[in-house]
Order: sequence, then C-alpha cells, then structure tokens
Amino acid sequence: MSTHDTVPADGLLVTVAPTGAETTKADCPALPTTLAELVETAVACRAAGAAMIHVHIRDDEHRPSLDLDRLRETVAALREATDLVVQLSTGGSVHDPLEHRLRVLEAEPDSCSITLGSTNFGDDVFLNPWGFVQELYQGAQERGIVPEFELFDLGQVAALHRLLDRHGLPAGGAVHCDLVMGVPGGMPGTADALVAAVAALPDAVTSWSATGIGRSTLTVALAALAKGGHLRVGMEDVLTLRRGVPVRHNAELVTRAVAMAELAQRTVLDPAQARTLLGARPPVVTSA
Ligand code: KMH
Ligand code: ZN
Repeated sequence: MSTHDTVPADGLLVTVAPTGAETTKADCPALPTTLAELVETAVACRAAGAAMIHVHIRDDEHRPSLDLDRLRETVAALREATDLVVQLSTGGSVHDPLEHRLRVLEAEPDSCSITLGSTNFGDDVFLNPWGFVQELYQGAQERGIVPEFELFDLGQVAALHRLLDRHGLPAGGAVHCDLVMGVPGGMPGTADALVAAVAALPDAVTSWSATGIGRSTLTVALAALAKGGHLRVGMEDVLTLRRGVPVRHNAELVTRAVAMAELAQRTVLDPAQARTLLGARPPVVTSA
C-alpha cells in the first residue's frame, strides 16, 4: 500500500472517537479506557472501515488523563497495531489545565484536535481562549501535526477564518474541520444548523466531517452525507444505537457509518487515502 494514495471524488472518511472524557467506566463498562481495550478497539474499527482515530486516554482508575508518557505509549501502540491516522485530543476534559493540553503535541501524533473557542458544555465550560488557540495552532504547524478544527458553534467557524487569515495554512496545506453538534451549549444537532455552518466555512477548507451528540447522531450523519461531508462516529459522542439499545463496541457505530456511506454511494477511504485528504505525513514506522 502506498502512503499517499489518490482520494476519490466520492471518498468518505470515517473517524472513530471511541472514548471521550465525559462517560465513566462505571456507567459504561463497554467504553475502551485501558490501552489494551483501546488497541483492540482500533484494530476492530479499522477492519470495519475507520481511517482515523480520535483519542482520549484514561489513567489506571479510568479517569481522563493527559499524562505525556501515557500519550506517547498510546500513540506508539496504535501505530504498532494499525495504520490508522492517530489524532490526539487537545480538548481533554473540561477540568484539564490549558498548559497540559498544549503539551499533548509533544506526543507527536499525526493529527490533533483544536477547538476554536470556548463553549458551555453541559453544566461546565470547555475553555479555549484565543491566545491558547493560536499557541496550539502554531505548535502544530511547527511540529508538522495536522489539525482537525473542531467547531461547536457558528462563532467558532468565524474564528477559523480569523485564525487562517492570521497564521496561514496548517502543515500539509489541507484544512479539515469537524462540526461537533448537539452539545448542550453549542449549536444544535439539526440539518439546518449543519447547512448554516457548512455555508460559513472558509474557502480554504478542503474537507469537513460532522458528528451529532446523543440523539442527534443520525440526523447529523444523514445531513453530512447529503452535503458531501465526512463522518465521525464513536462512543465519545453516542452510547446507544437506538433508544434502549446500548452500543456494545465502537465497531458497531463504524459499521453503521459504512452502511450509510454505501447507501449514499460514497467510497470509504482507507488510512493512506485519509492521509492524502488531510495532508498528514506518511505513517511513522516503529522499529522492532
Ligand atoms: N471533552 C471535551 C471537553 C476534543 O477532543 O478536542 C472536549 C473534546 C474536544 O472532546
Ligand atoms: Zn474529543
């Protein structure tokens, strides 16, 4: 397999976000929180059709963690077991200090999430001051890490214009966004909101995906497909397949995304094609 394959015009990137920082292991034992569970999940989701993994890690008590050694170990283990594009969350949990979130870049993932502004997040606040956003973005540029701009509301779309105008394009030259919809405090998970957000994206945007939290997940996925976007799925965002039917494994959500892609006559991208789409560097080969 080549590392920089052509991306078909009807290509569809499926990103899996398997863990997140909000759900507890006690509430959801199926959530992959240990390294072994995360690697098993990554392998199964790759087989089901995912090309990128958005990673939050947990500590030994299954609590959200940004421990740098653990992040490095996680990136290495995922690269060893799969060819997925490895994206680390710099959002962490709402309780993580900004300086810890900046240091995530030191784990040298292929990609990192960057959120463009602060958002009420349920009863909490997901803090992303402008100075922090710029520092994170410049750090990613310097390290050759491709960002995924996570956009929780329309104001953050406007902030993306401002960021690109001031600091130029990401490493690799592509601009990929993910609309995260339906967070209590952010834009609603509706087709109307998705259309408005997509219409407002900067011209420099080369690809975008969307995900709807909780019950908005199918509405957002179907609207994203209708508008030619890509899909993010996973237990970070939704814990049921339908009312009363819990997700038992993230691969179920990836399989459903692939089925929707097939219905929409889209070609599911493999990780090499995803790297081309995202402008990500070739996979790091770990020495034996
Ligand atoms: N856990 C949320 C507070 C990201 O990964 O960059 C932030 C989040 C976004 O999940
Ligand atoms: Zn996340």
